[in-house]
Amino acid sequence: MALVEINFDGIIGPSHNYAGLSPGNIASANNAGAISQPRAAALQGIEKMRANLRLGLAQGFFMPLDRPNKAWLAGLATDMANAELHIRAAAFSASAMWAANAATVSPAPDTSDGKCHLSAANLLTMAHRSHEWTGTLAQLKLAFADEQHFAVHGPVPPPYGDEGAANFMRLCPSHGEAGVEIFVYGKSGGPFPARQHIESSKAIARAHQLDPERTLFIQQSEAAIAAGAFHNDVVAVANERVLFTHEQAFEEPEAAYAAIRTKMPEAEIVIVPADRVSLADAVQSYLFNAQLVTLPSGEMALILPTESQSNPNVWGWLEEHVAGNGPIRRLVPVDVRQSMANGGGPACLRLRVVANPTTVDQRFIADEAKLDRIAEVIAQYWPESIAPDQIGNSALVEQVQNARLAMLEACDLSALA
Ligand code: SUG
Repeated sequence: MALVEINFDGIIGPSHNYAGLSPGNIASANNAGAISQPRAAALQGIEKMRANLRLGLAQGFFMPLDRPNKAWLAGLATDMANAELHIRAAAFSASAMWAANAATVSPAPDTSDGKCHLSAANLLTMAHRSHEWTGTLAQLKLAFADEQHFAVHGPVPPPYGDEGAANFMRLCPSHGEAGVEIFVYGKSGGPFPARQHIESSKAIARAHQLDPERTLFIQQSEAAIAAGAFHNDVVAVANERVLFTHEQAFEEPEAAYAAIRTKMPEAEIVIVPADRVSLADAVQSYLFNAQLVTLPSGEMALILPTESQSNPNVWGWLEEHVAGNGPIRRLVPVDVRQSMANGGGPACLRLRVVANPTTVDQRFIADEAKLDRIAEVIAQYWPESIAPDQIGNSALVEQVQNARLAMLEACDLSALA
């Protein structure tokens, strides 16, 4: 079977809550203190996976990580009962749901050893995300254990921050052919943290054995980060030969487009102008945090949050594009509001891996029956709601831990316990 793009979605964990942990992420800040609905959140995620399966796309999933992270708390010489509030919240976060931040993935056609390389992201800029990589790495090593086809790397060491595929794009004639890999880094100095450091991007390009002739390092625009685009995937997304981007995504857009066209003349760059959709509209609607996918028919679809449909500037631009000759032929709104309220849209929830699905551990590959089972576990075990002042509550901690164990068991993945 040929190489195909498989989207691995993070199952939204039972501790999903709104603790306002991510400065620079406007949704997270605006919803700090709100009551979350983990069960509804996780079921929204499952519905997105089902919808993608029905579109004929290959779908996988990752398990939630063990929360609270007791090893991390122990490293800080504390535990859930005694930790200060902000540490407790950081230990309890379900943030591993945003699988786009799990790793950077270079498919086999791009690497000199012909393997698909994955590097777990260190996520070190945000405390609550900085301890994800241990659980993530264990999971990647299991899912992609076939060493003939995959090479799984640990994270880049500190002090260089790495946010995984959220600051990475790949352009290629088709998924199974060699492509141009684009690393988008930020420079610090603005009002919000720039999470992706260029040294991490370069280290990953070396570890993945990429051809420097087909690798680009592009600076994310400072204005975009200041407007709340804490990851590049809030303002740009690529699929095959199409780059769909906001006019202000890159610090030097014209130079960026020229570099892309030099490396890949057939690239089609669709630019949304700021006078039609402002950076504020892009960040509010998450128009670009969409899954730009190639359907089995060969047409491209944009799987985007319902928030985009409710924004008249955004929806107006999209309808015009689809009515014209643009490469995006279909718009597929999905409801992931619970995740969106923490700044995670449809694209944040998935990690793209181009591979032959038979080389992946089948326990991580979705079909309708498996999603039914997963949804049943969620309905039975996931908390209905979490208020921020419940985060240290021992009954809730126990419920969250048991919920995950039930999910691992249902998916035959208790090895990850
Ligand atoms: O890292 N939100 C995540 C959202 C990640 C989105 N991912 C991509 N753009 N690929 C973040 O800021 C909020 C958690 C809280 O506030 O409780 C949070 O971590």
